[in-house]
Amino acid sequence: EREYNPVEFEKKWQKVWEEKKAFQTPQNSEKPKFYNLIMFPYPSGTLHVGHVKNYTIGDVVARYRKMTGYNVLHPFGYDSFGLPAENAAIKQGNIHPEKWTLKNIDIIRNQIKKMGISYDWSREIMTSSEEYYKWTQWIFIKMYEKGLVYKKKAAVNWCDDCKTVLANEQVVNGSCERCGHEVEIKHLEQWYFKITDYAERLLNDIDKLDEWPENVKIMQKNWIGKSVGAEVEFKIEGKDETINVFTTRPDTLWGVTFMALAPESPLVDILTTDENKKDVSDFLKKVGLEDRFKRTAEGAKKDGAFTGSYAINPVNNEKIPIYVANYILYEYGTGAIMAVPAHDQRDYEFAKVFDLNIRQVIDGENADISEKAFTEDGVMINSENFNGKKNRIALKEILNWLEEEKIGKQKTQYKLRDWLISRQRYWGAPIPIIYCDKCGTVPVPEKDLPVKLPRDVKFETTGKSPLVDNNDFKETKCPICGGTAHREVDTMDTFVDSSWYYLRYVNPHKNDMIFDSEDVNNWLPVDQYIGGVEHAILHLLYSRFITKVLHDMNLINFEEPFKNLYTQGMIYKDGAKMSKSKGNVVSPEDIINKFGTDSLRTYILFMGPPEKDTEWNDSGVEGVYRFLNKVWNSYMKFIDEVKDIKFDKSKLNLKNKEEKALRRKLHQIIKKATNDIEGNFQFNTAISAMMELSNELNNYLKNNENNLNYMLLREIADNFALMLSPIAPHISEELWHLLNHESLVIDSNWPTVDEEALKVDELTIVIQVNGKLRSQLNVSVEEDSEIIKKLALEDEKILKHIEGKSIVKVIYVPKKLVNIVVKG
Ligand code: ANZ
Ligand code: ZN
Ligand code: ZN
Repeated sequence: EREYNPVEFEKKWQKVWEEKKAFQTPQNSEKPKFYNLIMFPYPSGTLHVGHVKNYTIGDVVARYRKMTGYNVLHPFGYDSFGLPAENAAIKQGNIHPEKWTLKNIDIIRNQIKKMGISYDWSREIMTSSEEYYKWTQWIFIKMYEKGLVYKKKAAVNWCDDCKTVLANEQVVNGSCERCGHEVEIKHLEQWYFKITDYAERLLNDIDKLDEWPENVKIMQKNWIGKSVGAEVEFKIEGKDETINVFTTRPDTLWGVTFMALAPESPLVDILTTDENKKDVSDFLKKVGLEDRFKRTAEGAKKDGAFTGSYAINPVNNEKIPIYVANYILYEYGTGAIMAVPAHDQRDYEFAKVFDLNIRQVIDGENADISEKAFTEDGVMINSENFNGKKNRIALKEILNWLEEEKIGKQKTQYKLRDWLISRQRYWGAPIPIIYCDKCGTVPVPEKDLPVKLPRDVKFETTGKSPLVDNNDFKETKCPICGGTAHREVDTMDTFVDSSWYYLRYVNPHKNDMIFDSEDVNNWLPVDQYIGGVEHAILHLLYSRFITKVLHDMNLINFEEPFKNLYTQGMIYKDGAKMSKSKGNVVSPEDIINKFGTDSLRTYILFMGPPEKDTEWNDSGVEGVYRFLNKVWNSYMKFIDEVKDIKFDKSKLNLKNKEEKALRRKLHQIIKKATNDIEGNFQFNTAISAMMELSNELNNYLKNNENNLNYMLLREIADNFALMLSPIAPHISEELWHLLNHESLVIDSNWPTVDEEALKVDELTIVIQVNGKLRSQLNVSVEEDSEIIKKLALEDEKILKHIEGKSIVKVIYVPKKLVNIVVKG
C-alpha cells in the first residue's frame, strides 16, 4: 500500500514544472490574456506564513485561470531598494546593501519555489538592478521634460531615525510609516513629482474602478480631498499686503469676526506690531515644539496670539483682528483663514479662548450657538442683501458677486500635495540630475543612463548618505558645456520604483526601451491585483498617477493600471501580528518539512475568507493534512483498477441510487468550487465542499467494497484531482500522474459541470389523514424523512383536514406514504 508522502513527491513535481517551463507565459497566444499580479515583496529577510498567504491566493487564481483557458501572466520580483538594506550595512559595518539584498532574494526565491507557486521565473525583476533602475531614471527624465518634476524649498517631513525626508503619504499619525519615529519639520530643498496636476483625474477615475474594494476607494478620495469654494482677498489696515483666504463657505462672509494665520506664514512677521512682538514670539516658540499633527487635530486645544494688525472685511468694510493660531495649516489653502466662529467649530473654540465676537449669520431650526457652532444649512441673517435666502442657493450668487466685485474668485482646493520623491539615502536609484555653475540644473541625457550607484562606498554610523562625500560619484562633466559639474546626491523614494514595475514584467529584459508599448497594451490593465490594504494610498495612488503620466506621453493606451483589486487579511499568531521581535513567527519551512507544501497552502486558504484577518493554529494544519491524507488513501483503494480506463460517459452505467447520488455530489461540488474560486475568492468554502466530496467517496468505497463502479470512480478521480490542483497542486499532479495522464494537471482543463448529473430523481408520497387519502407530495428520492413529514403537515389540502384537531402522531412509511393520526 502506497502512503501519502508529500515531502518526497512535492520536490519531484517542482523540478518537473521547472524543467518543462510549465509556468512560462508566451508573449502572444490565441487565448484571452489574464494578468494576475501579487504585490511584490521587499526582500528584508525570510518570509513568514503571513507573506505566503498573498502568494498562495495569487497562485490559486493563476492556476485556475490557466485551467479555464487563459494565457496567464503571473510574474514575481523584488522591491529591492530601500532603507533596511542600508541600515543593515550601517549596523554590521561590513556588509554591502547589495550583498545583503541579493542574499535575502536568494532565500525568498527558494522559499517560494518550495511553495510550488506558478511564477514565470524568466520574468523575475529586481528594482535595484541597473537594467531596472535605468528606466526608473528614464521616467524621471521624461517627466522632467514635461514639467512634472521640480525642486523647491519647503517645510518637509523629516524622520531622524531614517535620516531622510518623507512624502506626506509616508507620515501616518505624525510618525514615520516605516519605522514609527515621530516626524519633525525641516525646511529643505527637495525634488517633487507634480501629482497635484492629476488630482482631478485621479479622483474622477476612482468611480471607474468598480472592482476595487469600497474602503480603498474611500481612502483615496479622502486623501485627494477635493473642496470647492472661493479664494477671497482681505485688505490690511495701513499696509500694502493683503491676506488671501480659502473658504468653502463664502455664504458666511458677514459672520467673519477675526482672521487667523498659520504659525509658519511669512505674514506673521510682517503684521506683528511692536507691542505684540513678545506675545507672538512666545507663542511661536511654544508651537514650534509641538507636534504639527497633534496641534491641528480636531478637538485639540486652541492657542494663538494677536498680531496687533487688523484686516478689512471686503463685504462690509468691518475692521477685524488678525491672529496667529495653532490650528491653521500652512500647507493647506493659503495658510490663512477668515474665521466664522458662529458656524465653524474650530473658530468657535478659538473665539471662546480669546473672548472674540461670535456673530450668527445662518439661522435654522436648532440653531443655538450658546454652546457650539451651528454648522448646518439654513436661512441667511445679518447679511445685508442676502437676508432671508437659503444659504446654499445664496452661496452661488455670492460667488458670482465676489467675482464681479473682484473681491474673490471660485477656487477648488485639494488636500493632495505634490509627491516628495528625493531621499537623503544611498540605496536607491540616483536622481539623474547634474548641476553646472554655468548651465544650472541639467537632466542627464538619455544615452548616459543609468546613472550608476557607485558600489564602493563607506557607511557612516551617523546615517549620513555615503554619496554626499563620494567625489568619484559626484564629480562629473556638464552634458551641455562640458565643464566641471556635480551630480545630485539624493536618490529616489522606493515608491517611485514600485509605481511602474507591473509594466516592466511584460518585457522584463528589454534594454533599448522601457517596454514595448504594443505588448504592454495587450497585457494591461492587470486583471487581478492582490495585496495588503496598507498600500491603499501610497503604492496604489502613485501607480495610478504614473500610469496616467505614461498614458499622456502616448506610451500606453490605458489610464488605470489595476482593473480588479483584492486586499487580503493578515495572519495573526497568539493574537498579534507576526514579527521577529515578538518571536511569534511561523516559518513556512517548518510546516513544509513536517506536513508538506500542499498542507500549508490548503490550510492558509482554509483558515477563513481570505480578506479577513485570521489566527494561525497548528492543529488546523494537522486537520488539513489528515484531509489530504484521506484523499490520497481513497484513491489508492481503486487507482490500479481505474488507471487504464478512459472516462466515457456513454459507458457510464449507474447501478443504484447511491452511485447516482455520488455522481451528483461530484458535479454539485464542481459547480460550487467553480463558483467559489471564480472571482469570489471563497477558497475556504470550496475546500469544505471538497472535504464533503471526500467523505462521500469514502462512504461509497466502504459500503460497496466488492461492487465498485470503476467508470464512475474514474470520473471522480480525474475531476477531483483537477479541482484540488489550484489549491494543492502537488498531490493533484501526483495523482494525475498515477492515473496515467500524460499531460500535467496544470496544463489540463478545469472540470465542467454535467447538468444532467445534478437532476434529482423524484418520487410521489401519498398523504393520509386517519388512513384516508387526502393529498400527495413530490419529493427528491433522498429527501430526509423529517422534512417529508413537515411538508405533509404544511400541505394546503391537509391543513383543512387537521385544523382545530390535535395531532396524535405522524407515521412515515418510507417512499410510500405519510399517515397523520388526529383526534377531536
Ligand atoms: C470660513 C468658514 C465658515 C469655513 C464655516 C468653514 C465653515 P475643507 O472642507 O477641509 O477644505 N481652512 C481653510 N484653510 C485652512 C488652513 N490652512 N488651515 C485650517 N483651516 C483652513 O475646509 C475648508 C475650510 O477650512 C475653510 O472654509 C476654512 O474655514 C478652513 F462656517 O472658511 B472655512
Ligand atoms: Zn523612519
Ligand atoms: Zn554647463
